[in-house]
Amino acid sequence: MRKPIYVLNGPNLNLLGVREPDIYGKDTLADIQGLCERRAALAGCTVVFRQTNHEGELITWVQEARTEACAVVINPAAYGHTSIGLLDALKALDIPVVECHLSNPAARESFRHHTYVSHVAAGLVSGFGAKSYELAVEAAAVLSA
Ligand code: CA2
Repeated sequence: MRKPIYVLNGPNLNLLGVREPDIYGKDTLADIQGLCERRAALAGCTVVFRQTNHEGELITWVQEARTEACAVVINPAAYGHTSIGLLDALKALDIPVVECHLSNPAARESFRHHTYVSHVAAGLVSGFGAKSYELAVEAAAVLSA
């Protein structure tokens, strides 16, 4: 049986739908999980969907994905801009990684223009709100087929 796509979410994304809807949209993370599950099912896949506010936990999940996932979709949130530890964990994967952002960080403050995750990602989907996740899951399903 095909392994799941891990959809991993970094810090503060649990606040989606509660604050800053002008930047991040009105969908909650639970809404986005539903969208990912539906999109994965259309591609004959499943997802494991998780969020954490802890860098080490995110790294542990990436390590787990080495053996348990067929691909990783990751919205690293702020850790994308700061975490070399996360980059090192992603580098150890030999499955596709798709970076995903709700907003378009390249069009925002300069400190958001660089992400370490981009160094290892097969591709990046950003700027389409919750739709970014659906497109990223679709890409991960194709890349891991
Ligand atoms: O656009 C994205 O998906 C980001 O990864 C979101 C991160 C930000 O640091 C990245 O530059 C771009 C921030 C996530 C915080 O999410 C919140 C949601 C609602 C209220 C407050 C924060």
